[in-house]
Amino acid sequence: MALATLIGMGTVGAFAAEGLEDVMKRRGLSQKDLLAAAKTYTPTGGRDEFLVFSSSGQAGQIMVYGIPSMRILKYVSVFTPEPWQGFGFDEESKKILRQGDIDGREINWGDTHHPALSETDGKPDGEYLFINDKANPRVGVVSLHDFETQQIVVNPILQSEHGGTFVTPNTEYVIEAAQYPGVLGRGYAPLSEFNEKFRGAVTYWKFDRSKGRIDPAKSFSLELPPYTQDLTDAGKGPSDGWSFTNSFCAERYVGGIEQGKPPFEAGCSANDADYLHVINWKKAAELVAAGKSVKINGHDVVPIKTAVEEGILFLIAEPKSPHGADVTPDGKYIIVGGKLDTNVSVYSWEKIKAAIDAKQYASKDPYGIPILDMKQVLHTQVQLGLGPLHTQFDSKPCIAYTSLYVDSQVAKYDYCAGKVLDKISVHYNIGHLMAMEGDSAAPGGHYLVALNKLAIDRFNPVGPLHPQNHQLIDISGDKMELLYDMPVPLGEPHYAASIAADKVKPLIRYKYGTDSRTGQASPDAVRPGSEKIVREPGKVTVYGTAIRSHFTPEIVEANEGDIVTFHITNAERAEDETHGFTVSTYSGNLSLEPGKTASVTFKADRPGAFSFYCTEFCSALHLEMEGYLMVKPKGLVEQTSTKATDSTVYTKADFDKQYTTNLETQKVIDTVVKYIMSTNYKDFPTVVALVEDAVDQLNFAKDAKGKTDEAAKKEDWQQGTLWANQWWQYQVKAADIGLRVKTYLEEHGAKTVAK
Ligand code: RUQ
Ligand code: CUA
Repeated sequence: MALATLIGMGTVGAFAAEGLEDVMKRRGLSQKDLLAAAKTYTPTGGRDEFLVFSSSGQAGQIMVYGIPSMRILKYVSVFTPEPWQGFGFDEESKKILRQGDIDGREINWGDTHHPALSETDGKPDGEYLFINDKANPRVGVVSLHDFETQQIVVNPILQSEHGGTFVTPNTEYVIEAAQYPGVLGRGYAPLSEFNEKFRGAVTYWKFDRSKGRIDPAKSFSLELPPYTQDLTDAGKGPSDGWSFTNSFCAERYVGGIEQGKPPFEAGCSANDADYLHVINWKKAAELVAAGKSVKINGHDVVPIKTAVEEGILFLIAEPKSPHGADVTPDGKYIIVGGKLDTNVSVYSWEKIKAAIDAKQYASKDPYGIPILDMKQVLHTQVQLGLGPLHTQFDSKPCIAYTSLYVDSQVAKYDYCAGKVLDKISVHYNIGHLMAMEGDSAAPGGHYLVALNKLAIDRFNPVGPLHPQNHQLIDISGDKMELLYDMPVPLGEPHYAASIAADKVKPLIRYKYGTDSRTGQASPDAVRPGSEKIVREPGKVTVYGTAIRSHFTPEIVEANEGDIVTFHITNAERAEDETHGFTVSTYSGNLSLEPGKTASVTFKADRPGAFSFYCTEFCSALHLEMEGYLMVKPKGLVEQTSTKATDSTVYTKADFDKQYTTNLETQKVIDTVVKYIMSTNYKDFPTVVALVEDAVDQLNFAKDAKGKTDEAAKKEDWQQGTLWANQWWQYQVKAADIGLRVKTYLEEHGAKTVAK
């Protein structure tokens, strides 16, 4: 035996696989850690129970991750360009981003705060997702059929918003409330006229589910006093038809630190109370339909005066600087957290409604809005700790969780009985929190995520800007248990919304030739075989396809100064077979999922030979998925060349060699096909799709074989060898799919069926 082998054998013993206890010892893990790990660890191929859609704050995106694994699955870009998915880098998505321009200015980011899932009967239905932009008052609409942003609407009257997005129980409306007061319509008035000219508002965006779009023409707003409105929630059950928006500067204080005045923070927290706005949105919609609104920037606004006369707007005092306003799953209570109070206030809808019906008002605000007596409509207050902000609900009745910003804790309590049940520390300074479907009419229980504002010492240092910290907490027992810390290097989480994973049923592939941003057939899609290059004066338009592993066409000629457009359709049907497309230095990137058509347009203002290629490693010959855009200099007189363009010359021997290889490859394919056909493969939809794809590839192979044979008949060994090679490429792809199918069938216990 060779010496090396002997040494090798000796080492095997020293590095014998570690046992569980060895690993625990080496990594300093406790039994509790192991239990937590077992509750979150998801083995390969495993799925999560819940999906989370988290805001990414200043990144202008939405992050999708699974629970309990906390594995990030996707970033959905809404207000910010994102090249991987082509968002803002293809013409179709640029149109969506440009819908978000405000007053003619291009805006390419957003400060996303509150995602909301579309609901049916108050429960998330997995169809659509909405999110707001606080910095620029906008709302984005994402389709969960493909997880792409399909619409951005700009608020026509606000210049600042925060209390969005919240949906009504059947997603009739997507609610967006103002934050910093302004002159409605984004106009000017001096700050000395703040009380008279500055206003807040709440906008009700009409959602048209059949189109999957907000309909701005059927949307409206309600004018509100300049109280600096904040979070909002829609009523449900008995409180359906109403919405609740709080405010944190009912003092209407205007700072001016540079003039020696105390700053905003002092003036806005001076009084003991702010106001919860109670709004009958159903009746507001009827008023608009009856023509009782005024138009600002072409948008319907119900004035405060009308709202008061019609009895659709009321105020209730709420403790110092409130933040979250959350309606309980049964719609019977509204829980408000006051940042500078130690209590949460639980308001009773029944009592509010009774006071409204009996017109029992404690007083009126300076705008004539009736104020209900806080004590009269309170159900209870629960003393939780410092800085209560947001509230979520458990699947068990009367159980709520509220984040405590200052204490860095989550409090669990019974809001019916007004009793604290448990508290857990989080790291650090929690903002929102999210329980599974915890803001819906039927919360899912099990888990809660603390969305912390600070991470401080939780992770390896990566410079002064720290990652965010999402902490997973087990809430299934009486005591909350911290399970896992997930660092997120994207942006402030703010709020997140979750849904049982099996409710979301996204597409695997697009219908052939879909413009994913409209959801409609793209007029620019072509089928393989009908690709074309259209030349008009000053313009070259390519209608092409992409399929493993080539683009058609591959060589495109243009003249310096031409406007060049590539419309490319991915002709694949196979799952996850995405191609990319870019032209060197002409900044653009397409992400072409199976069936999708996307486009890039640019001015070919610099002459040169520019390669284009596929930007996704899609196949063994991905690197060969290339082509040239030849931009000819102005005034070029081309010499016709007689030189052959092929650099390698093939002989009959080359041809025969490839031909033999192909026949042998076919034999291998035939055995795999035989195996697949002998099983119950049709019981596995994934396999059926793969088989379809393999059949496609084999048809392409047959076609290439025809061209090979034709060339051979003419004894054209050059063309013959090249086509034989192409035939072989298709065979390799088919074989690759066949093997994937074989593995899948074996792993999923396919049975042999009798013939
Ligand atoms: S915010 S931390 Cu929802 Cu924008 Cu409260
Ligand atoms: Cu297609 Cu790489």
